[in-house]
Amino acid sequence: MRGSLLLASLIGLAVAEDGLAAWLRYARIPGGKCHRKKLPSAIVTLNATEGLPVYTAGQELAEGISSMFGKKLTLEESGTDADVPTVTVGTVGAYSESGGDVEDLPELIEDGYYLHISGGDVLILGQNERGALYGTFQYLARLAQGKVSDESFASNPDAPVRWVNQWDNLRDGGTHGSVERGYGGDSIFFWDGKIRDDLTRAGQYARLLASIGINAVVVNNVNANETILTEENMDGLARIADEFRPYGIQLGLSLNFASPQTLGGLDSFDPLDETVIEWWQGITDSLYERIPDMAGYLVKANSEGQPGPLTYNRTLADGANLFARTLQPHGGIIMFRAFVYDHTSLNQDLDWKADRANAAVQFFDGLDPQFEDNVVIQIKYGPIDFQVREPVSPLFAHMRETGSAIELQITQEYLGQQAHLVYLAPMWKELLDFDLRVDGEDSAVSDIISGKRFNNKLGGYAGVANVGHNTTWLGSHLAMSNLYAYGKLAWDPSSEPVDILEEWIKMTFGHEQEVIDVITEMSMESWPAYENYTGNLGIQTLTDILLGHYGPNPASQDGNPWGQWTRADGDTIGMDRTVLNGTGNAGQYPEEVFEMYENIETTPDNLLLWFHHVPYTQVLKSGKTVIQHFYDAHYAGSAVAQSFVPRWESLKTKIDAERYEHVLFRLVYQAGHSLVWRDSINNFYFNKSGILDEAGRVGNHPHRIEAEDMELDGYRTYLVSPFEAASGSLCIVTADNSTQGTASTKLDVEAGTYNVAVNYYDQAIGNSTWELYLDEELVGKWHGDLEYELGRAPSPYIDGHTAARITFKGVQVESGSILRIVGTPDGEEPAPVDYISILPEDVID
Ligand code: GCW
Repeated sequence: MRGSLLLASLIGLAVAEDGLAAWLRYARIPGGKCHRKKLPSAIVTLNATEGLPVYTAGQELAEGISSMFGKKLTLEESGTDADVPTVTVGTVGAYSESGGDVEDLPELIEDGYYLHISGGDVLILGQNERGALYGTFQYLARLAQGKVSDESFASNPDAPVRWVNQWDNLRDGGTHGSVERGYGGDSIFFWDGKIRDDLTRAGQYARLLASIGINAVVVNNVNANETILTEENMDGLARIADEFRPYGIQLGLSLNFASPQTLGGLDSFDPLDETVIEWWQGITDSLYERIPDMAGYLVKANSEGQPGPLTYNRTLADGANLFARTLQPHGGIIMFRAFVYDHTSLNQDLDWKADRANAAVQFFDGLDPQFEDNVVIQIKYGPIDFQVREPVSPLFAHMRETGSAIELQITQEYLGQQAHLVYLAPMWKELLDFDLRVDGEDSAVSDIISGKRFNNKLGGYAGVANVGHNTTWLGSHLAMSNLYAYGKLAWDPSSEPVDILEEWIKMTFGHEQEVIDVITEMSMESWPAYENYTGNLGIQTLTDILLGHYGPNPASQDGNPWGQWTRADGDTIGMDRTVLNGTGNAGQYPEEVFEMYENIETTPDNLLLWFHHVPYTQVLKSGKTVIQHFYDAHYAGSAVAQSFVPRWESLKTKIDAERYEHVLFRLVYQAGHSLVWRDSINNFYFNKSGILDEAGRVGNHPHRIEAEDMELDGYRTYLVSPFEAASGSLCIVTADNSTQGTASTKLDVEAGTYNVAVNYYDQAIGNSTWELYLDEELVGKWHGDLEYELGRAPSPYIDGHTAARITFKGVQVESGSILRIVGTPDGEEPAPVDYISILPEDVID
């Protein structure tokens, strides 16, 4: 009975490719049987206690090897016969106690491991239990990639802090739903203000994270709710920590600075007030009573409406130290965010020198020596906010006595929200490798945050992951390469993004070379492509910053106090951040970097508009003008996105249907939405600058039929806002919520086979139906239900978020055929249509 259950679960693992197992599928290794002799037959765990990582390592080895090779291993607690090939796993300490020779072991630091593979005899030793589990996962990952060769090496993490942040809210609803900027479904931790009863997913998440070297998860949103600290919720947090502990993952908590007042009933939250200090000490003590291995806190203070010490004229250091001191007796640390800025009073019209990018260095100015030893300043990679291209934050160069951590965003808030394929590791790698030249010396960001550059004990990485309850975790199978790569880079920032990717593909999709090649190439091209069709030359992701952060809306960036400005007018564009004429931001960088950015000649093209305000006719190093670069890049980027579809289709027989279809759906959508981006941005800047595209493409779409030009019955024209989100600024909508609309036209094309594309809007306020007919014959019918299919921010409007395209391929069209689209509104959604393209083979427009 047990055997058949086990078998069922193994088969289950092999066939249910819903993404839940991510890269830990332990799929059968092709030709795995031949390798069996090189595998251990027994597992010895040293000093294993159920619920702790070494015990988990034993279980994982048994499951992994059985699942990948069909070989069942025996699990023992002490040594085996010398002639039984054995994998031994434990801490260095336990190994030494069991009589093992540790004299010649390479040096291991906290969380490090040593892995020695000699045929079936394998030794996995961790500096601590967690390290032993990391080493185990590494051994299994090698096997999963088909590597069975002998090997002996030690691996130590580059930095001590390798955390994941979840922006999970305690409740669904509100502006951001269950997980703020989460595109993979509801929180795996919280529901209805409380910790979920069933925390199975929390354990599964911890397992994934342990396999990539992560050591802590902050479970709740930095926009924190004080009710996380009720007695009931603290008990619940202890249950989450219990799920994490077998994997060596520690729990971290975001705090709301005003909690002493809002939850504790005190009349103040002044960080220097004794009663406030006592209140926090009480909270910290009772958390540690429940969770003795808690990692610590994360605090967002005085930012975007969150309360903080500045309310009481105290410094940010006073605020951070308050928590630091309560944590010290327990060995916890506080990650204090540098994302501090005033979003209420910045005014670009009144003050040419106003600049949100300056905020972090200004707010932290002079505080560096004041922080307690267990404070880490958590700094977003760039000075603004997770844009497609930013220079690294200058604050990394200012924190010397205090450890710092880089905040990266795995969830693709400004990078396509998991509805667009964007492999982020190449971007992260560029940021980590960037040399800030502090005091004229080598100062790579990775060396600053690891503590090496300034001799800090603490520092490292915080990755905002925002996984959700979907089986895909992030909402897209391909996006999981970002989570994987985040862990791998945090462990070893010298790793190459392409190598990380290939490992991930092998474990996630299998070993076929074609699969590896196609996914590698697509992924490696994806960030440059996305940058090309969203925001070039350092202008930022030209998205709607007031709504959703998803679709195009460049005008939304300017004219408000959020400070993500482009300063575009009829002739010029870009932020002047020079010291000479501008906001002075370039001057926040160390000398050599300052000089590079201050001078337009030495500023790299890809950051030109970040640092300089120039005419659209400014000539780049490439020889093109800024405006022509915009046009060309948007065409080039979206052309790459078009190519993802056939490339993925070439893998149809090589990937399980479930994941193949899920990914295909997103890539087809991305191809369509990249055109929305391309045309919106190009139309917008053409309209602003009045400068023609040298290649004659912008505003010139010979294959399109504008819906507003068709014969309408029950449909009416509608002026779209922002105007550039519609071809010709107009679309059609049904006359009311209950009347069907028809738009028809006589086609003026030569008879032949065409791809027929319809650009429409799929709002999150109904599920309209569209039917497309050619001479009374139904070509296709679809529903406006993308809001259920894609996790990206929903929008109720007809705009750049909701604009989408559906394409019917190989349609036989006769000259003079009547094309008719019938839209049936639903709810508040009036079956909007923008245009129809009749495209000859190989033409996309
Ligand atoms: O990028 C912005 C996001 C907010 C987020 C904030 C932050 C959690 O739009 O959703 O709030 O940054 O990082 O604090």
